[in-house]
Amino acid sequence: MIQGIVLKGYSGFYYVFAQDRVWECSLRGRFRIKTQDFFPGDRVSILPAAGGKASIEGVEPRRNTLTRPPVVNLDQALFVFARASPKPDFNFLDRLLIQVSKANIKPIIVVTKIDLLNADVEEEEEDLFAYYQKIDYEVYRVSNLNGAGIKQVRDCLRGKTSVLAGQSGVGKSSLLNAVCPDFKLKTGKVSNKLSRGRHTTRHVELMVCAGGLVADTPGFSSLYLPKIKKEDLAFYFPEFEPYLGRCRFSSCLHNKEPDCAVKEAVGSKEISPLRYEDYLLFLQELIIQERSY
Ligand SMILES: Nc1nc2c(ncn2[C@@H]2O[C@H](COP(=O)(O)OP(=O)(O)OP(=O)(O)O)[C@@H](O)[C@H]2O)c(=O)[nH]1
Ligand SMILES: [Mg+2]
Ligand SMILES: [Zn+2]
Repeated sequence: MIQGIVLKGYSGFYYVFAQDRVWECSLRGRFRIKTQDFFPGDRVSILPAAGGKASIEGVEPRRNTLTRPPVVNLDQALFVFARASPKPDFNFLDRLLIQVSKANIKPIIVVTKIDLLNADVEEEEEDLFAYYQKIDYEVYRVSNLNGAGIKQVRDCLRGKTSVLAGQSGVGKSSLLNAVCPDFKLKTGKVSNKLSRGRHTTRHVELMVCAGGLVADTPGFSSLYLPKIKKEDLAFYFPEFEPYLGRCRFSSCLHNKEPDCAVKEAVGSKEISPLRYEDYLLFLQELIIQERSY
């Protein structure tokens, strides 16, 4: 029996990476009867059979799960944003950050298209990515066109299981092609020629890349916040931390309450007003969510 990781399922078979190669695996016994579903990232034990094939004999409990797209046991999520074109949506980034933090997955921000730097990019956007860096998120800046910053991304993938997420057109597939030149994933230009849909990347599978496993996803489609108590939302904003416990009311939600240390920090720009705006927006969403339980 050998240990491996499911890369993908496809028409009744699972493709498992173990001992430096991919095994086509069928299901036997209890797994077939229960029609158990495995997801990319599942850690399985497989039994080699004739012809280089194998069967799945066991599966480990999952460490974490993303449902849309389904990928499990992730170490990190790379949120890919273009410096420009499409314009970065920071509200979307803040949502993604909360989703993965809740699922215990490390977020990493990758800013692509830095070669467009002096084009018509507003200063403010650059400052915002720098702000995320300042509050201790890992941020990489790359150009998939000229290769700047690619080595750092390659290094951060080694030995890890990662997922890429971001709006269509930000350069996720291009990034993987730059990191792993033998990939040749379809990118925007190809898809336009074939005039397929807006999303070039359709199915989810883990790929062996830079000594790790990576899934290129069509983007997380779930924009809903996970179930979080409104009192806990502030913990998902790391820059609020130094101010928590300093408000007049211990139950302060940092909204309309007087003498709020968080609001004072927003006033003095120590906390980004845009991040605080998202905090207030998410707070309202969580309050509405709580009412429907
Ligand atoms: N200038 C510049 N263009 C880039 C860069 N990265 C990607 N592009 C271009 O941006 C377009 C979209 O790139 P893709 O890699 O297909 O984007 P994607 O995020 O995979 O898109 P979906 O698969 O639709 O989600 C393509 O035309 C790329 O050539 C970059 O670093 N700089
Ligand atoms: Mg793509
Ligand atoms: Zn407060």
